[in-house]
Amino acid sequence: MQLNKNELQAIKEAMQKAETVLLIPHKSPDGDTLGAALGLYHTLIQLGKSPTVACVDEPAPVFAFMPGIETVKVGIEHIDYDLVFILDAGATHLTGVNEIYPELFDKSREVINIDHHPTNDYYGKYNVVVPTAAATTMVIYQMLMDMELPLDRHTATCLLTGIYTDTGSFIHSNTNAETLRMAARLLAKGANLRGISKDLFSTTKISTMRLWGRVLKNTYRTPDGVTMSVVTQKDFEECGATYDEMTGVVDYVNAVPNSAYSVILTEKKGAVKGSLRTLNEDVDVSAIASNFGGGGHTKAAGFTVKGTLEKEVRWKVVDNG
Ligand SMILES: [Mn+2]
Repeated sequence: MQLNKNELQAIKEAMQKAETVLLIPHKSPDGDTLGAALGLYHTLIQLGKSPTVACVDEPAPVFAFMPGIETVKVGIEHIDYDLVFILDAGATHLTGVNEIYPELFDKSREVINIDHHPTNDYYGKYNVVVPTAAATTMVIYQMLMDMELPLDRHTATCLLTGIYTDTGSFIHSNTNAETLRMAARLLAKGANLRGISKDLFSTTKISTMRLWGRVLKNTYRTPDGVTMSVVTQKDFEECGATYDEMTGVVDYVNAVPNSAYSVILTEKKGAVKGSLRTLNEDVDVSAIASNFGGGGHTKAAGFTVKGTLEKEVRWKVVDNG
C-alpha cells in the first residue's frame, strides 16, 4: 500500500502540534470504524496527547472486548479540538454530525479523513483514502508504520478487528496477500485474535438467531436472479432484536448459488436500509446502491431511503376448468 508522503508528513506535523484530538467513527459503528478510532486512540495516548473517541451511536455490546471501548462517548458535545479524525466514513452524512457541525467539512479546520470507500468525496482538509484496502484499519496500520509511530498490542487488537470484520473473517473477495500479511504482523505485535474470533464470530444471542431465522425464512429469488430478503420493524420487536444484530446475515443470503447479487431490505426508524452483496465478478453493487443515493464497495454496498416496507399482494385469475 502506497501512501502520499507529503500528505503523511503534513498529518504527522498536525498530530505533533495537537494537544486534544477528536476521533469520530461513523454512525451505527462497525468493527472497522471502531478499530480505526480506538487503534489511533492508543497510539495518541502513547504520544502524550488527549484523545477522545465520540460517536453519535452507541457501539454494540459485541465490541466489549476491544481495548478502550469503555472510553467511547455517545454523542458529540462540541468540536473544539486541535485535530479531528473521521474514520471509515465515505460521506459526511455517515458521521451523523454534518448537520450539527457543518463547519467540520468546509476545510477550514484540521480534519483528517481516513477511509477505504471508493465513493469517498475527500471532505477533509487531509484525505487518506485507499479503495484497494480491505479495511480502514489497514490504512491506519500503514500510516503508523510510515510515520514511525508506536503500535502496541491494544492498537494491534483494534486494527485486526477492522480487518477481521470487513473481510468477514477473511472470506470476502477483498482478502488478498496484503490483507493476510498485515493480519500476521498485527498478530506478531500481540493482537488478541482469540477475543476477536470468539466474541465477534462464535457468539450468537438467541434474539439474533431468531432474527436471522426471519431473514432466512423471508429469502426469495426475483425473476432477475436477485436473492432478496426483508426484515420489518415488527420482526425486530417480535425477536427482541436490535438493528446491529443484522451484521453478518447478509453473507448467508449471499451464499445462494448463481445469484446476480443479494439484497436485504431492513426497516429502521421510518426508513428502509438496503444491504447489497455479490460474489459475481461482473456485478458492481456500489453502482446499484448509488441509484438509491447510497454507495460502498464493488462487492458490498448499501443505501437508505425514507419509507416503510409493505407486502405487495397480486391477484390473479386462475382457470379451474
Ligand atoms: Mn470499513
